Amino acid sequence: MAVARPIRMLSVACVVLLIFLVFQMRRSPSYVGTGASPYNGMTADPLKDPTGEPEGHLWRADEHDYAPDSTDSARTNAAIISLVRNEELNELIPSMRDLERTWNHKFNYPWIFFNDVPFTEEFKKRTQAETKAKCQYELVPKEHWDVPSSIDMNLFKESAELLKEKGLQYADKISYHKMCRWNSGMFYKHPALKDYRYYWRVEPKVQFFCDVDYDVFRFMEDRNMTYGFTINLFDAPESIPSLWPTTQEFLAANPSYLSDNNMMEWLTDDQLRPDHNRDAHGYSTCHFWSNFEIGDMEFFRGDKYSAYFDYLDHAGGFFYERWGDAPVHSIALGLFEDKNKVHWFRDIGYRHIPYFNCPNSPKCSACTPGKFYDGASFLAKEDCRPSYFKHVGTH
Ligand SMILES: Nc1nc2c(ncn2[C@@H]2O[C@H](COP(=O)(O)OP(=O)(O)OP(=O)(O)O)[C@@H](O)[C@H]2O)c(=O)[nH]1
Ligand SMILES: [Mg+2]
Repeated sequence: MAVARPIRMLSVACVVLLIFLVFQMRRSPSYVGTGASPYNGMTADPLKDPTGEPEGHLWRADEHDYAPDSTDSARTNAAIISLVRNEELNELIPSMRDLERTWNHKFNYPWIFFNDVPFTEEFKKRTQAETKAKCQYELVPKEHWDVPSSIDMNLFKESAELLKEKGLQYADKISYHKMCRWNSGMFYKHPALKDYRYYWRVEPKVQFFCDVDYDVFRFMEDRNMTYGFTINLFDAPESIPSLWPTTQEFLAANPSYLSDNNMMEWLTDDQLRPDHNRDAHGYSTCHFWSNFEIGDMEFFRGDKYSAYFDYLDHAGGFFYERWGDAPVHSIALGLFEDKNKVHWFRDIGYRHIPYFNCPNSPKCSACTPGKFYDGASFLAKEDCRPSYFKHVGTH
């Protein structure tokens, strides 16, 4: 029986479409967040595997003295820090409550709050009421917060307009630029942190989901770790077009700063999102999402990072572009530090809207193991963990 020509054409088109779809599914980049096909030799998101505590000796609250007022406690030289505005008090309280419930009520590390204006009495009263540990309230020195005199404010305004037209969030908000610069190169210089070594950064509106029953600061110290993260993410290339070229200039002038065991392949990956690498001029834009950080301030106070930050600061990109502390910290760690000194805290369940780090563990509740994002499905492609796991590892 003869088949009409339009039907034949339609059938051929359907077969071609089917072949195309099968091909696309087979070759699709396997983002962890989509739960798609295997990547880098792994068959699934590691967060879906049962997650326990890190191996080796851990300091526990029932074996050592972690009483809040003890003068001879087992606490090491560390504090929980938070840059926060008075207006964010109601959003900070649940973050504090989560971290106290899951971890700090056992260890009683001090909280140190920072602000560019004085904290209100209400802020002090309500935050101290959330913890048995000591709270401290600190003003950021003007010289750490103000726009440096080298910055041309007319040029800032013009650049901010252009970035805003490109849809870059917060581009024209000067306080956002100041905040990013402070978190990049100032926080560890604050006099209140002078005698501290390790910090855990906390922001308003974040959540913690898992009981952590060991002293994470002692963990960092015992294993000689520099930095710990939970989420690994892509950045908006429009915010950092000249960050990588500027970094390359710095590196060319200081070749000895490059660690023998660096993370260059992760920093320069062009497979997962080639367009990001292209638009950021050679940088993958992958970074440790720095609203969560557990780190050793000695790294930031050291010669390499200090010289790097000063170089970036003079280049002006904290204002003429919108360089964030996350890519700046991440690039520095990726270049100057040994990759084995960076730790993925896979066991710390964490959320900063819209992304999660949610392990599969009986110690966790109120998050879905392996779920990476909440909201529109396009967020899945912001996950940089496949590249990190491939080039650096899952440690
Ligand atoms: N004191 C003070 N804190 C600030 C200022 N700007 C930002 N922060 C704090 O810096 C941290 C990061 O700021 P956010 O506005 O959350 O920036 P973000 O995480 O990139 O943006 P979101 O995705 O909107 O949360 C938060 O802890 C804020 O409370 C400021 O001008 N003054
Ligand atoms: Mg935030």
